Amino acid sequence: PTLIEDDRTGMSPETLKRAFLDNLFYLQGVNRTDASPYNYYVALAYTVRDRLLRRFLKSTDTYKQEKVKLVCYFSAEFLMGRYLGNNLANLGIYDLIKEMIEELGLDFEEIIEQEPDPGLGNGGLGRLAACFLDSLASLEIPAIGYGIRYEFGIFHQMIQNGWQVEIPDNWLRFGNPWELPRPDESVEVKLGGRTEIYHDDKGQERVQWLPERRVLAIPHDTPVPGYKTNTVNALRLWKAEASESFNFEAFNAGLYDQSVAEKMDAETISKVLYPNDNTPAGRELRLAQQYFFVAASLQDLIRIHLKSHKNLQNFHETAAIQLNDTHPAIAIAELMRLLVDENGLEWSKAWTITQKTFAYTNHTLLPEALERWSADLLGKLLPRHLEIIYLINHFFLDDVRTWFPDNEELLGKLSIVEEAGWGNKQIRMANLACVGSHSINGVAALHTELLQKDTLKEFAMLWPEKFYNKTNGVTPRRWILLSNPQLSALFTEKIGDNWLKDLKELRKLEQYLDDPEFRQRWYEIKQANKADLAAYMLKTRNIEVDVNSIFDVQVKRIHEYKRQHLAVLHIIALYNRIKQNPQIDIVPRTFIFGGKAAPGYFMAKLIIKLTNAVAEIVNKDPDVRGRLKLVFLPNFNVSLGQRIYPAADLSEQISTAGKEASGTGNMKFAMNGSLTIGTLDGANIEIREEAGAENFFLFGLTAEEVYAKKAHGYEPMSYYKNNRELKGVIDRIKSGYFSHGDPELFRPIVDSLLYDDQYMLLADYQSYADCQEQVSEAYRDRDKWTRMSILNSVRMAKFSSDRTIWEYCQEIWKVNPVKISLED
Ligand code: 26W
Repeated sequence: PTLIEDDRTGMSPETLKRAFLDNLFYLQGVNRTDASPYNYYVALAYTVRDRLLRRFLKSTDTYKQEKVKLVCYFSAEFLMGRYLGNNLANLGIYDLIKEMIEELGLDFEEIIEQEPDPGLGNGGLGRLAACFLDSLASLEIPAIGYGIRYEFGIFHQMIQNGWQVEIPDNWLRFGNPWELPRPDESVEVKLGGRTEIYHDDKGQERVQWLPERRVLAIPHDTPVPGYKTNTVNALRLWKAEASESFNFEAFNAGLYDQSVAEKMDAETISKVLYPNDNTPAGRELRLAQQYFFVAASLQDLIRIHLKSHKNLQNFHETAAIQLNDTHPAIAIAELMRLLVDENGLEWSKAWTITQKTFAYTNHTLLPEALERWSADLLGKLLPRHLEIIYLINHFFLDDVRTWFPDNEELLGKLSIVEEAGWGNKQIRMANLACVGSHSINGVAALHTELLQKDTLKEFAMLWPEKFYNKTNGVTPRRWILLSNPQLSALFTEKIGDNWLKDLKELRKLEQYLDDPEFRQRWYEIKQANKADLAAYMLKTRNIEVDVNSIFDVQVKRIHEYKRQHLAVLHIIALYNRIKQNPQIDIVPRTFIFGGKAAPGYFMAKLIIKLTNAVAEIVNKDPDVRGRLKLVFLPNFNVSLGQRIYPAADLSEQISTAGKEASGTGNMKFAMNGSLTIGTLDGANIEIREEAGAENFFLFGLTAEEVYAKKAHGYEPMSYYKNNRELKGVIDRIKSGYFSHGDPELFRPIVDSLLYDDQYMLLADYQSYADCQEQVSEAYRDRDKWTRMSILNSVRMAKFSSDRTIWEYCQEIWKVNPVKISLED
């Protein structure tokens, strides 16, 4: 008898085709004759989702049955990127489906691109969370990602007249085939009001919270499959809605408009992602978002726990909660409230459980990025939590006093509560996170070291054993396999496909370094990826570029500390050299920039304008003869990253040393065979160690030199006065050459460089320009460059997020893989 495959689970080509066409008709309600690419996308998405569901439910079931410890990644951001291609790849049916689609005469690429890129994050921190979910599932670790189902993700960036313009990202407009709403698992979240002391039935004095309003949190689950495993974990995102029973009194009293207004208020909570990166918003709504998803997630976890345990005494054995920065740190106060107020545990017992449950990751050294909430604002929204925070602080500082008597200065530094004067108190969320967690980690070796020496030094002194380094990583599935299919095919042809599970395997490719045929293929793949990106730039920006030029790329959020404007200064220097001597022999370059600026960050927006203004002049100057091209690609996001990283020759990682916690784009570039020009900052240091110093273009001050220079009184003006080329560059901007004669337009940039230069661009300028000369010389020697490119790529195993996640599992979460069997 022939095996009859189920249309929803079968993996044979015929079954997949039938399921796809069936979904097109019955779910999209269209015939093949008038189906749009979007209809095809949705039909294919459901075909794939069906194939995830059995594994998904089986995973969830197994976790329940075996009472496993769950890794709970709490994050206000998940920058997942498109699901379709990723899910096909992880299910191992990418090529099969691609063929099936092409046999039907359809354009696979076009279908993939119908999916809106779910941009529920700002940048590095949100994308890290997404890479971690992929690795957790791929390593078969029971895990769940908890966050917010923003109705509007990170804004869509357009460039108009050189300026950034923000367009709302209405990504759910046409629905979302990947998510499963679970209204039956909704929970209520309380907000506002006041607290009250009462006596329980044993006469014990207790506190209760009398909230002013309640909102419903509705979970929406997206399956997250591991690469070629049966494990499918959940990303559980909460949507805010008005409670079913919303303001009945108002409604009955005829105040219909008022009750509708309240409904809209509730829904505002999950309406939009705050587009700030590294600057806190300080707004009540932002705090409401943070509390909303944390409170819902903890209720969810407690419900799960109580299904198989009689009480909460061992809650920390059910959940290892990782706090992705301080955005979810209010969870520490919320768990205390749940344990003490709502479940009657003793304070000290509850505190032990809480500390054993939480671990905190810090992602930034910039002091202005550390979250602080005014006590007034926090107390207004979360009156009971403010009391609990004061209590936590009280007991904590009492301990510190016994360990270090008479040290007021130390107490002031460690205190969760900052006295900002005039009775104005601030709650320091990083301090709360440190006190309430058993683990504190940085995201690259240098970052962790600086946290211990500087930002969190008092905590490192108290609890050295709480500190860990967990150098970031990225998933090779999305960032090599999906982004760079040609390179992936070459890897697999030579060493089999195990590199996707164990990136150390790539080292085996070093044996081909001296093989001219291999190097030729390597070069051709890079050139093909460059040609693809060139076609994209021509189509979207109408700029023609030379694929034989160096593709010199900087893509990341726009921020002064990342120093996009340092690269622009260098471009102007090259331009000036050409203007002085149009016959000069220079290696052609295509400079590619991309990244969003926070809408309220004036300088970042002006840097985008400067970049485009320089592009406008340089790209069309006949003296340049096409040897320099500058392209700002609008709306950099995960999908655009997938196009860009494989096409880059040179990766710009040029932050002021000591400012970039880790960087993760640096890893994506290197894996795809780009060479790095970079400072000794964040993970660059470790990338250089792995690739070999001779395969890395290093420049600039070290973090220590930066501090020393600051301490001795840094004077940027002296660099301007003493460096003719640098002076020529700045004078060119000052003169209005790039601003139609207006010397005012870029004055804020010029002045900040000459009179302040917090990020020391002028101090690093010459070192950067010299280093770029070495880059050009290296590129002239194709063979040498290709060897360096190969070595960078095959030595990046350390930066697989599988390695990072494995370390978290062993050292911080204490969890092990759990096999999911599909037998019944
Ligand atoms: C509250 C405002 C706010 C928003 C976002 C403050 C801070 C952030 C993030 C910490 C910014 C961020 O994404 N940081 C980046 O995290 C990456 C992942 O660890 C690192 O690779 C980057 O170096 C770091 O800038």
